Amino acid sequence: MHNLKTISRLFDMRADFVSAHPYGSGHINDTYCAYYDAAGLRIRYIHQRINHNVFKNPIHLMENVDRVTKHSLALLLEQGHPEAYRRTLTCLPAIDGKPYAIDSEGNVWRTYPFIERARGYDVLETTEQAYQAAKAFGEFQKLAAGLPGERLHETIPHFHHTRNRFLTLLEAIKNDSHQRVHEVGAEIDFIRSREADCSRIVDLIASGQIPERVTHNDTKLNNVLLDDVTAEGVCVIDLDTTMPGSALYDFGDMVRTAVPKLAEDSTDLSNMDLKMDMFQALLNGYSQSATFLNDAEKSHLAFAGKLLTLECSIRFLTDYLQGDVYFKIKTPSQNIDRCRNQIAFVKALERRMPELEERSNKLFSL
Ligand code: ADP
Ligand code: GN1
Ligand code: MG
Repeated sequence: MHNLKTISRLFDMRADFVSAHPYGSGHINDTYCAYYDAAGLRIRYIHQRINHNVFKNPIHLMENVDRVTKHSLALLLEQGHPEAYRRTLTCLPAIDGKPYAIDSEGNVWRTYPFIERARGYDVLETTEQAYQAAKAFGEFQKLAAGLPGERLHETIPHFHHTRNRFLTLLEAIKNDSHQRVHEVGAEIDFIRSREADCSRIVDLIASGQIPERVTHNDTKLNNVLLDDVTAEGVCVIDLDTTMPGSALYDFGDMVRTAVPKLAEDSTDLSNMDLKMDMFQALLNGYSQSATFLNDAEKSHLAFAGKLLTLECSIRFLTDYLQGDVYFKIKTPSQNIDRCRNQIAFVKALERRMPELEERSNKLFSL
């Protein structure tokens, strides 16, 4: 735990620090919820240390976040939205006016007002939540498409280049730096047998059939906060990977996280299956806002769900073989457990791919 009182002094808080505690279930950054006293009123902020092992250039990352959030707020204010400051993240300035602050150890921190009366779900409870989440991510893509100025920085180059992810796994297998390859033969065999899938979207992007768009790239369902009362998608968060990408990666990651019967950290995989009604709700919600998709994108939505899940299985396995250097873990086997969970979900998606594609094609009139 960092000294949050010291960190709070780096920002223009205009309120007195009371207390802070670790918050949320993200795998990457160090997130804290902090209470402040503002002239007798108790208010909350989020302080986050950016993981600079994962994001090699946190300043570039914050330039992106600052641009996207300012653009979003300007549009909301222009529309006269009554809840403009709850509908987008906003960076609270540091004492030097920058949207981030650097502590004495070189860590880069940012502060966001806490979005109240809304939350992100690791496991969705209703199809209405899936509908609203997908609609909100589609709206976010639309908003990002109108971002003026230069191309955003690539905060993690080739983030969803699944073929590269596959090659990195082969490298990790070859190096076997933690002598773990012998434990994971079945997982390696499974992933190798799906090698051709890894190139499918990247090849369509390279040939121009699928366009580059500004996308979120981490549309895990807990990265959109849903209103506690109405379930409406209130605010898309975790903007660290908002950068050029493909709409398919965003839809695919929604499928990966909203459609499985079991959560990503579940290890009892005998019951792994998919929730078809959740898939349908994602399609319904996404099609409401993502009105810009071309036919090549529309016809790969179901496949994207499988691809993003396969990609995650590759990434978890690679991290396990490299000694758990990327994703946060709570138990020594967590990365390989997550890999097995993702493989089980890939299998479930494959079993029902014809129906998934039929539903998607029907909705998009293909
Ligand atoms: P990570 O990259 O580690 O996933 P996130 O930016 O997603 O970090 O933040 C972790 C969690 O903190 C989120 O899942 C969410 O629950 C919570 N969170 C982040 N920002 C806010 C905010 N402005 N208001 C309320 N909760 C937030
Ligand atoms: C990470 O940051 P978080 O927990 O929302 C990861 C995603 C993975 C996800 C797997 C920057 O997401 O790419 O899909 O874990 N984020 C980054 O749960 O690598
Ligand atoms: Mg997150």
